[in-house]
Amino acid sequence: MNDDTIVALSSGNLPSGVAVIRISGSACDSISKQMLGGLSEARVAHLKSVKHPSTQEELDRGIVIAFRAPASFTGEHCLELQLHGGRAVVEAVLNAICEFNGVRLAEAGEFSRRAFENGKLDLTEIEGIADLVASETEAQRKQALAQSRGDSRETYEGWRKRLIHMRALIEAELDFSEEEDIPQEISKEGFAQVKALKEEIENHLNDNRAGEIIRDGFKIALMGKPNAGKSSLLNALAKRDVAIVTNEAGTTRDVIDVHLDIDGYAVIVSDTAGLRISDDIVEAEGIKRAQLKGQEADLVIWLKEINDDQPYPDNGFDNVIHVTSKDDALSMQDGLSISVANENGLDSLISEIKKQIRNKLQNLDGVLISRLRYRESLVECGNHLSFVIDNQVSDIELKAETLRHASDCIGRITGKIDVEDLLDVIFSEFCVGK
Ligand SMILES: Nc1nc2c(ncn2[C@@H]2O[C@H](COP(=O)(O)OP(=O)(O)OP(=O)(O)O)[C@@H](O)[C@H]2O)c(=O)[nH]1
Ligand SMILES: [Mg+2]
Repeated sequence: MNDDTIVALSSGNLPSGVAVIRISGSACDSISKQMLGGLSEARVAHLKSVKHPSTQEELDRGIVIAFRAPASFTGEHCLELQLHGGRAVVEAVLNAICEFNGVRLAEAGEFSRRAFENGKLDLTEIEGIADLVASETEAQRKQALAQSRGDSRETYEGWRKRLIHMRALIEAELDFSEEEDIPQEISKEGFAQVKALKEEIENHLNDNRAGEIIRDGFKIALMGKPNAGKSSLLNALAKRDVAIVTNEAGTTRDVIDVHLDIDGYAVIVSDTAGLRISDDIVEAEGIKRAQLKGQEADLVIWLKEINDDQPYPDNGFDNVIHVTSKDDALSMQDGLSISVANENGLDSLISEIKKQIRNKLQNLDGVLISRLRYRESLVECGNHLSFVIDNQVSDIELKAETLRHASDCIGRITGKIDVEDLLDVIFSEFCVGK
């Protein structure tokens, strides 16, 4: 832990109506004395003249709020200055603050890191805040808000505590091995609890990856032969001219992603190269990438021109819907058909997409797994628990030790144990001022 006081602009791009500068650390007292004329009361908004510490020149006037450790976001003394959001205002105030001894500009995520290190928030709450700041759709906002206020922490910490208790029950057998009956009963209860928790964790994992999809976006790949009209459909869905459309087969090579908000869910639609055998190196690479996109997608929309008589191929993708394209004359096709030229059938296609999203993401209650990091730790935890309840293994000491590994897996999610190696990665995702 370092003693530096950190400062940053925590609000967005300048110029803006209001700019919020945040300061955290022990220098807050001298800053408030020398620049703000002192702040009598914590957590109360004061209208103040913000002055340069040595010249006492007025730099701006604004609302300032002081927080006293540990009752602040970081757990340290903090100041928040709400200034006029002019570039020169912010620069003058930041420069003045950095003149104090031991004060420097904050690194990305450093306020949150201090909040974590001072035990104000656990890692899931901090990652929830990062997601809330990054949220673009209603579903993302709701999920991130729940996580930032501790819903995931409660679930995971609850499990960790139960695991520690179960270990105590099972270890009872080791401690009292000479005595009869009672310890065996206790450890039997321990194993029953392990089995029950293992089922809970399995149910939690069996979630269609809904939490991750809400956070990262529902992925749709537009696929089909060259010239099927994929790029035209992408442009129609995006309502702007994103991808090049020509009547030449093999126009698209790179994957082109468009982010949409459908029904409050983040959706990423990817336009891909038309699939065919090609000797062209660039096109062949595009086709390889197209196939990868299809494999990763939550939904493949396979387009086939109305005058293409060949049957739909079986590409082995998990979830495919077939759509007839260029149906300009509104022929009565079975299933979905569209004409981008005449804007026919697009509403039905979007309704079908909404249905697919709902099937995957709705009707799931409780805490969802929002990150792969959590999922991996939970899977590992579950594997340890399988070992503990395996009747073929009789070594109780080994089982108790394995239970400790299981609770450590959960502890890595919340940051309760041994996460030094993770922190740099986690906090580097944050923006400066967070
Ligand atoms: N008549 C008609 N033409 C269309 C329609 N949609 C696309 N086209 C035309 O079909 C041609 C190919 O369209 P693209 O959108 O580039 O097809 P693509 O599937 O992206 O093709 P590649 O990128 O080469 O794989 C263009 O000339 C489009 O104008 C449609 O609904 N009706
Ligand atoms: Mg194309």
